[in-house]
Amino acid sequence: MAGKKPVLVPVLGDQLTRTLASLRGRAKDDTVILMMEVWDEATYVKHHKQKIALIFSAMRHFADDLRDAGWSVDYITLTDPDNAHSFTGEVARAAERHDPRAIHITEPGEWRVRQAVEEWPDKFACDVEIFADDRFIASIAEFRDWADGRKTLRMENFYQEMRKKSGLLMVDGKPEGGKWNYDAENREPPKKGLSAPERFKPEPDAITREVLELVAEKFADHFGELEPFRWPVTREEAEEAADRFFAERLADFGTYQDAMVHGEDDLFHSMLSTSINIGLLDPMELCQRAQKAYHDGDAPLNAVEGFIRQIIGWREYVRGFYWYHMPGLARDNAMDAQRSLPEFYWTGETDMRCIADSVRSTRENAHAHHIQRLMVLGNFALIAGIHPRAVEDWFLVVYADAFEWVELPNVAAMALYADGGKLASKPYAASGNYINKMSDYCKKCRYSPSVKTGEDACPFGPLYWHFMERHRDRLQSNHRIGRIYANWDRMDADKRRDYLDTAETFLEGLTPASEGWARSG
Ligand code: FAD
Ligand code: DLZ
Ligand code: SF4
Repeated sequence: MAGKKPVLVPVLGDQLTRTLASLRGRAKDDTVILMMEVWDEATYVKHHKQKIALIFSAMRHFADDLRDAGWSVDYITLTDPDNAHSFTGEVARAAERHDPRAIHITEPGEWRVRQAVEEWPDKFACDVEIFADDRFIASIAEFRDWADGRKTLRMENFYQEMRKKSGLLMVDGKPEGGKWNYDAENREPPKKGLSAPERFKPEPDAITREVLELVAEKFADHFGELEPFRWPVTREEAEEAADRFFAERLADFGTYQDAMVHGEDDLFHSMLSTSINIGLLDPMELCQRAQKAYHDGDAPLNAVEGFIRQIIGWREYVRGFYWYHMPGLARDNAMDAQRSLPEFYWTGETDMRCIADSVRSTRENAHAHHIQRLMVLGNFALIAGIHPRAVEDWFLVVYADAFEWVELPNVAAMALYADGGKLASKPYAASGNYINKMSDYCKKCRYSPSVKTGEDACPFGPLYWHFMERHRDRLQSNHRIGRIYANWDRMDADKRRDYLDTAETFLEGLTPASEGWARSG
């Protein structure tokens, strides 16, 4: 690099992809890659300990991988005494060290970081170029073009566009099997004793063990168990996890997608979201592998279409939706929910067995599967009227796969209806009957879904009616949910009063979480 000013390429903790847009086509002898462990990112919310360990370990492995491939990598560790502890501060220091002719960065995934990066051209003397993140099938601009002028945005319509664009499960321009969506086959309750083959759980190597020590020391007051830590931290490990998923669990992925079983934390889910979100796995490649499994007769269409829909449908859709509606989405509170987050979201100490088990899995694994997130933890927060900010912070803290671009639309819009219906046509509110049908939680719960009111009633029932009654003005006219009011209005007045009293007594008995779990100071 002698004599020639290099290009500085900052690579963020969720950009661990060799073919990243800002790296692709670059000459190694003309490039300095900058990677930074910074306090600001590790603590803007107090992430689960495993999430910090995952990012730092994967970053360190990726840096080694790049160096082995001949790249020049400037890696700043958290304990570097001169660490400025912010992306901008570290890029400024690196600019002094390397005197770059330009800074090239792939667009950050989160609004907060993008805002900071957009100030770089004014802060730094050299050119700053921001590259679109083409690890997604649809660019932010493409989603905007699709969304502009539509009265309603719905995942299903967008998903069909993504199927056509990608060619996945398409035959002569038509959907494989004649239908776009096989969700109706993907709602099987768990049969007795349902369990799945164990996923691939890599052993921590020396790099990960060093990171685990660092996290134990520096982030002791953050939520969650640090060990056992079993997330893939390299592309090779992530690929092995994917191989095992395709060979052993994809075939049942669809059928049991919505099932919940006490103590069975993974079931037939892929457990690949962390690896996809930080860049170790390519989403399109995974979809192609799923499609091949269908063509080879190794997995049925309902499983394969379901898996592909989660990735090129939901994942792409929420990402576009996030950028389309930010920054307003982070402030939305259409249901005027004002209650504090109950303490049991952090401690798991509640007699509600579904919540206790979901929080346990969250604490132990930095993971809970979709239906636990949506229909247990999200649904409770919705019908109990918990303030969206508190719920959003919680979800951003506790999951190893949580980055705001994917967390916020799922929480604010899908689970809490805080966007007032921009993402979903109705709130995902449900009584305990849904959880009872789709899980084995209720049989051994201290509450019962068949008891409707009073202190033994499953709280989800009375809270559901309380929610519906609180929001009658808004929801009665909604054609997908409004007819529920006919059932409610048919009940006699005493029964309705009992429901509402039971809900109110329950809500009054909730202990709010103490400050400081999600954010410092
Ligand atoms: P699988 O069930 O195996 O699904 C396969 C893949 O599809 C996932 O790895 C993921 O990449 C994608 N996917 C599935 N559903 C969604 C979805 N709704 N949105 C985006 N991608 C999806 N996912 C995150 O990655 N980060 C989050 O912070 C996050 N927060 C959520 C919060 C709530 C309230 C809800 C309801 C869902 C949230 N999800 C989030 C979506 C989903 O729950 C997780 O992606 C999934 O549980 C990850 O586990 P898995 O890899 O085993 O997924
Ligand atoms: C989540 C996270 C954490 C905990 N720490 C870092 C870090 O120290 N350095 C880094 O580059 N990235 C980290 N990340 C991921 C970033 O928060 C993520 O890249 C941005 O939010 C994307 O906008
Ligand atoms: Fe959850 Fe209600 Fe079932 Fe208990 S009875 S596990 S609280 S749904």
